[in-house]
Amino acid sequence: MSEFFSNIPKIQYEGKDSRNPFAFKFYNPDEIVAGKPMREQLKFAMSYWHTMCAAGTDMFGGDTGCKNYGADDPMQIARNKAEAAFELMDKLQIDYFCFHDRDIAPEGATLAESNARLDEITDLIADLMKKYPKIKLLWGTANCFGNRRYMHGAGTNPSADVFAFAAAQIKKAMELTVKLGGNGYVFWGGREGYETLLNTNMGLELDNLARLLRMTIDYARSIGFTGDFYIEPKPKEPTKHQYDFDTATVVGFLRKYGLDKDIKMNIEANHATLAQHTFQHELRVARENGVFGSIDANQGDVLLGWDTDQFPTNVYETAMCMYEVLKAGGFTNGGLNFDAKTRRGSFTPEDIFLAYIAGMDAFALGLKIADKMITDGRLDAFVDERYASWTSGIGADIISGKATIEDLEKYALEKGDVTESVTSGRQERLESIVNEIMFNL
Ligand code: XUL
Ligand code: CO
Repeated sequence: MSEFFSNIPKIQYEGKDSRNPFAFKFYNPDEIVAGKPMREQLKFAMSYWHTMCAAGTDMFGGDTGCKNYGADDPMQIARNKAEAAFELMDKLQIDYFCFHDRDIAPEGATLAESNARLDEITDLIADLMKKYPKIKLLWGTANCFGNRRYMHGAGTNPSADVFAFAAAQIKKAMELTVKLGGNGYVFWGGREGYETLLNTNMGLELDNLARLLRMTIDYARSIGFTGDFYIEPKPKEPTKHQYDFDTATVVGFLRKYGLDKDIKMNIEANHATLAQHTFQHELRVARENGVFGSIDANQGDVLLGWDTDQFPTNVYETAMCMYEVLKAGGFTNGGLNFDAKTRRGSFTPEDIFLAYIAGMDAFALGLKIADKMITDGRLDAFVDERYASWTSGIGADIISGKATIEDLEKYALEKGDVTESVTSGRQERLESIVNEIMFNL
């Protein structure tokens, strides 16, 4: 077996004073933070599609890098890619990976040929998982958006034939996820949306999407899948309007179709900002609705309105993210998947390692800050105090259902005015507490 990244050493923790670019400055996998080793709190995953496949192509030009791993034949590229993926994860101390079916093996001329190719490559991946026993599958998924047949969607395609083909493709991806012991399965609505309502039967499309999800879940459970299902919300791109717009929209959809007990959220930072929300907002909505599951860790560019999928380096954002994760009780089956790619100009294999180190260190810092935000106690104490009127008196009577609207009228008439009960939100003070914590780690 050849080494694909022979000039890159195994990345180790060297501490904040290290100037070695190929070392972690903050991510110390076995250090205990908030009661668990960092590797268990953060559960980093490699995204196969960006890391092993994408080579820089954009709307204006082709590849700037090369992801052929020394081969020419597409299946040999796929085999080498799998070996390279495990070498990369091992060197970066990444314990999980995520893949679409078409990332790991090229699509064949027929569904049967595609499936046979997937069988071969997943046999190889299963062997590699034995060789590297720390590395596990965080989640699998099916690419039901790239092929021409999916130009009008998969589960929401006007053609029942395309719906059937997508179902068959997802069935296979689900079987492979089970074969590799996956902890989760993701549905990102690739082209499940519309370009114009003039040609769209929205009601039928949404009913069909729910039908596809229900079929997949029932089948997966019947073949022994015990992991979590996730929908990954995104508001637009590739379609003008994606049905899984944001977490709140998806929660409404799941409740309408009775799927809310079966599916959680995979929240992606750049999708949140595309929906004009903060990353933290999406995580909070998921947590409050009991559907927080997993995370696609990346960041967008505030000046660009599309999904740039940059490696996350903004420590304020990673801190707010990990604050929500810790408040949700940490990850169970989910984790932090780097759905991120190096910039087109960062085209060397070294850049990929440097980008992962940057992202992992940013999340290690975020975790430590988030833990301190909680243990420091001042933020929680402020929120408790702000809502204290609900713990006794009229507030407690409203919550218990004892107070009627007539009682509230009587109460208000007696008071005459309640402006004196209003207190400051203290936003600036709270933001400065976060800064104090960040710079006193
Ligand atoms: C696309 C995206 C996908 C999903 C998996 O924006 O995020 O890569 O994460 O299909
Ligand atoms: Co994603």
